[in-house]
Amino acid sequence: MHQLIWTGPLKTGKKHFKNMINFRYQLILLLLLTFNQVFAQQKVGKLITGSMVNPIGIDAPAPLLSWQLESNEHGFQQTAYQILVASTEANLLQDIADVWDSRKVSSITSLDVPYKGKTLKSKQRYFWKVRIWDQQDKVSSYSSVSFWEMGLLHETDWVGKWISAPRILDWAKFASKREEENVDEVFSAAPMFRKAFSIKGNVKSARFYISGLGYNVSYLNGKKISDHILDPAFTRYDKTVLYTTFDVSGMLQSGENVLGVVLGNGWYNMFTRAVWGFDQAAWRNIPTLIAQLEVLYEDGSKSSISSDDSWKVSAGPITFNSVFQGEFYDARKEVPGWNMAAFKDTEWPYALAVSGPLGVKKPQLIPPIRETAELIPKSVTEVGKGKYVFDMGRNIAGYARLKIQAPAGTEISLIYGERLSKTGEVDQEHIAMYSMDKPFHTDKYTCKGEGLETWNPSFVYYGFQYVEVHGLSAKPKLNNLTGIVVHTDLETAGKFECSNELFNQIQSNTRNSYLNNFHGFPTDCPQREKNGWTGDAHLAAEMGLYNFKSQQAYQKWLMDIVDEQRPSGEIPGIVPTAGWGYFFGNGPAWDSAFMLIPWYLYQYNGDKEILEKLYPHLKRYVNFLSTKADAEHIISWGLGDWCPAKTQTPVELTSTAYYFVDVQILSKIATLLGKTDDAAQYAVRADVIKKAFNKRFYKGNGIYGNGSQTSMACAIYQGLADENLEVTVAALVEAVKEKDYHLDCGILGTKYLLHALSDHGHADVAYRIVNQRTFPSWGYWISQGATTLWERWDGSASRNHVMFGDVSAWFYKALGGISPAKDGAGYKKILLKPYFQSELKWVKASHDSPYGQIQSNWENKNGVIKYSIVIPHNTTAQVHLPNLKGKKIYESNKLILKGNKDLKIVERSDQELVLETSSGSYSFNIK
Ligand code: RAM
Repeated sequence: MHQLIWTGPLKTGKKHFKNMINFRYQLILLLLLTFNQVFAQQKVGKLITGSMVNPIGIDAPAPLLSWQLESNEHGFQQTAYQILVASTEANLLQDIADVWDSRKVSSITSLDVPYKGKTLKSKQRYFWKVRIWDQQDKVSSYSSVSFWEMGLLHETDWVGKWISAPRILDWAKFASKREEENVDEVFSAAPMFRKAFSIKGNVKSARFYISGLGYNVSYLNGKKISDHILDPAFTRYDKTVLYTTFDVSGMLQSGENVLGVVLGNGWYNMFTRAVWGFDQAAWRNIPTLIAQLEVLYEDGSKSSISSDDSWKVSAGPITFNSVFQGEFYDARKEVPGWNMAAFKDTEWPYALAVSGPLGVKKPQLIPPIRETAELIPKSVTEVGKGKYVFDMGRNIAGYARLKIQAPAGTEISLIYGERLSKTGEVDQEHIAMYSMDKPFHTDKYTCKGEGLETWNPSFVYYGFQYVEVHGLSAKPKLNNLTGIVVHTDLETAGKFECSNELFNQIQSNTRNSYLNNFHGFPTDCPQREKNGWTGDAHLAAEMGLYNFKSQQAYQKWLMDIVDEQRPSGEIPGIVPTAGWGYFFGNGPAWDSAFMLIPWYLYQYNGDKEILEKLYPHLKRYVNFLSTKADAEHIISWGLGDWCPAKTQTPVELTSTAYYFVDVQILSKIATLLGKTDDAAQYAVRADVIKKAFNKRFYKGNGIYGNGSQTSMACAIYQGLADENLEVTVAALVEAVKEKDYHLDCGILGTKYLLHALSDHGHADVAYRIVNQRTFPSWGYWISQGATTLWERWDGSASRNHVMFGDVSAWFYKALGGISPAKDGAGYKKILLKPYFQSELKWVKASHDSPYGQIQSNWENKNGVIKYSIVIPHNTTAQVHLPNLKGKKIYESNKLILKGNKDLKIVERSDQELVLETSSGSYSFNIK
């Protein structure tokens, strides 16, 4: 703190005057400094470890450290940083970096700086903080303290054993009979495991590590340990098994304690027979768990309670559970107090130690699946004697919660679906057709008859809007059944809104379908299949990254693909898989998920680590793909432009284009990773494919392939039409006009079309396509009552698919104008290029980039455009504004003539004014 110093004696006269001046000077200096501190608050804000805040149970040997800068001034940029890491918070607060001191590093990087200190130890918590230097070499104060905690890094850290319920147990008396099949009931009931232990002394901290397969719900002293649902996420259990770490420090009590775990079948023990053969999975086995509770006492001593054959096990009220079929619960079979200390478990058999799944244990870092909303139904209708249909108001993924009072033994069935038949009943025809075992998506609850009973299933989720209820004696009230929304709890990362209500509805439907299709991995639909279709995933990935913090979730799923990759390099159409999808459904258009999603993670999140991790696998894939090409470098393999509105596009056109894209991405990644030979070799190959593509598919006059919208849009969007760009764009516009400004594409073409148009001067045409309300269009679905996106333009199949969802990315990119610049991965350099559509009165778009929030908002009042932007610190932006004749452009009410240090003019043409801005907020007026 600056101090005022009176340098002279208290005298009058000349000297005194001099002292006075000196004093005054200091006063002004002080005021200036205070002003600076009050108004120019420059500091390090949010700290992020591997894209998480204060994570526990991680396994990265060198966690990636990032931080955001905060200031209310323009152009605050970092020129150097210093990171301190300590083993205790006390050490760190005294700047004692006993684990790592990076020292001052001259660098503008504030994203993903790899830790380079001492070797990190299992279970250890590490505290870190950072300070930075700005352009004037002024150092900031240290950030607040953040931490990360390591999980169980070595197999030897696991003291616990895998345990299961012994098969000899007479489950049959607990399990209800399956109607059509005489399948062994052992497989379908949910075992409850119990372990009593005592705590002596004062607990300082406690961690619970568990992998309970298929799914687990864990309790400590009768309380649920977490709000995770359907935990852990699905992986190929013979390759990878995820475990979760919980801080349970506050849940222990002195004296007797009890751990309780209930296991569901999930995908680990999928006995339901369906097309994809998960019942035949190599990993399939009865539910199993491994767990350990590690306690640290105030006096420094430790104890651990781990799973072994001293645990007790019993059947309970969940008599049946299958992710495809449903869950049956007999409340009369509840065992009161089973997971609390007073309960006597002497009658319960011991658990059995088993070999467990083959997969390597890894921490679950993807956000958990959670209940995220509870919907009150819109209506309940009697559709037949004793049959009532609840309408949840929108199509969701999740389940229903029943609140009911009925005599003991009353059986209530809940039948889930997203469509109604003509007579108003739940229609499952289009979603149940691939499952051989019945019932499909049905819960059964048997009442215990003790007052109000509240129940929801634990080990299933459904895609539904309607629930048909059987077994009630009278018409229920609306609040007897609520709709619980359940999905991977991805944090929001972006918001788009505009004055066109239809667009806002499309945006909302798209976000809904995206979330409805994330349950530990991206799926095609939450009802019929619940499969990790690769094509659907990559088509929705960019919109996913604009709207949500999906980075961890994709990292996890990309490693799932690695687990599925065959030695040849080949990958299946669905991931995870029990073996289905290598002979149907794959091909370059779907497999490109493996190339595109890591590439998107690099572009949108600056994630270079994923590229490094995957590189050998990606190379193997691309080399495999080359074997699928004919002598002319054409690939005819794959599904093509799936679910088209009307016109089919030749498969070889879209497949060969993806072949080009994949090879080109590999070359770019090789360049980034310094693999110059690979980079050159694949660049040459990409060029060869490009020539071959044009030779085969270019028909002259801008027409590619069969002249379908997808054909031209593909050539433009995938960067294959450079030589005929202008005519091809014109031909595409013509093809759209021919359909009266409707799209005529399947899932591939729909993604290319809007960008191909708006990136080449025809955003107005793209706008008209999106603004349609007649078939085929998003607006058509909405006019039919859609609250999600559908699988087909005519609505004939699933009503909860996300593969047509890239339109939301178009909202952000074209109308909001936000995207990472080509040379600005992770938004280090931001491109702001909004299309000020004249019918729109306003647009508000924002995105939480790794550096902080980007905002891009505009309004059009009688032809005067007001454009306001916020650029996060430590980034720059390139802003494109229309430079129309007779219009003048102002920033903060000052006419932009020459530019200044925060606002450089980099290009001025008749159409455009391109500015380069530093960080901060700007407000432009185009009059
Ligand atoms: C359907 C899926 C998915 C699609 C595949 C090819 O069964 O639902 O959307 O990618 O087919």
